[in-house]
Amino acid sequence: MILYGSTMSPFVRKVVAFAAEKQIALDIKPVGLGDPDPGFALASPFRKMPALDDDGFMLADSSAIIHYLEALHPDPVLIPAEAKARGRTIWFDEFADTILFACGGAMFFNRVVAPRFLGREGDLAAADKAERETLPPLLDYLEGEIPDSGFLVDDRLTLADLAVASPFANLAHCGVVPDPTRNPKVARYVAAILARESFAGSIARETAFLERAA
Ligand SMILES: N[C@@H](CCC(=O)N[C@@H](CS)C(=O)NCC(=O)O)C(=O)O
Repeated sequence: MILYGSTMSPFVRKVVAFAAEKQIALDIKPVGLGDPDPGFALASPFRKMPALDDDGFMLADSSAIIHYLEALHPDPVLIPAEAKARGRTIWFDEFADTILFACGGAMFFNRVVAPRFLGREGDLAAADKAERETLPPLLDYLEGEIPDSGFLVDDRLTLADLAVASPFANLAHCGVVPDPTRNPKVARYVAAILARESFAGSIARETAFLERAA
């Protein structure tokens, strides 16, 4: 099963972690933004990562790929069947892919991607504004949602946790971590989920890559 993309993308990192939690082996082809790789172009009609090629079956979009993997390998269940738990899980996946990603992306793109990989200055004012104004209400929202179990849904690991934690690795790559004084639950939660084996390998490789590109 080939997965096209770089785990520097929170969408790709989420799929890699999801597959790892299910012990599904992925052959990761590390394409970059706008990559001309013909296999990638076939699997992702709009050249967005991640994209999957499962023996000729092509699928783009992290959430579509995750639902496909869940149906193929239901054990362990990472998308609950019970109606409310499933609804909450999909909400957190969507929250992470849209609201959290947009906020984290403003920091990661302008502070890391533009200067280190595109050879141009990022919009640092936009990054600072996202950190100062957009991020705090999102962290406060999560602070009120994280149960004592340390898992967002059903008191066990689900897609909700993998989706929500993933963009925090990008924040960490630009030196932004939740403040344990203002958001103690979020700080503990993010550290615990990103320390799982399913994330740790990707994040260590990303950190080494970013250090080489510095
Ligand atoms: N909804 C998509 C979003 C994928 C996405 O936007 N990926 C970004 C990288 S973080 C990308 O490939 N951007 C390239 C482009 O927009 O041309 C998903 O969940 O996979």
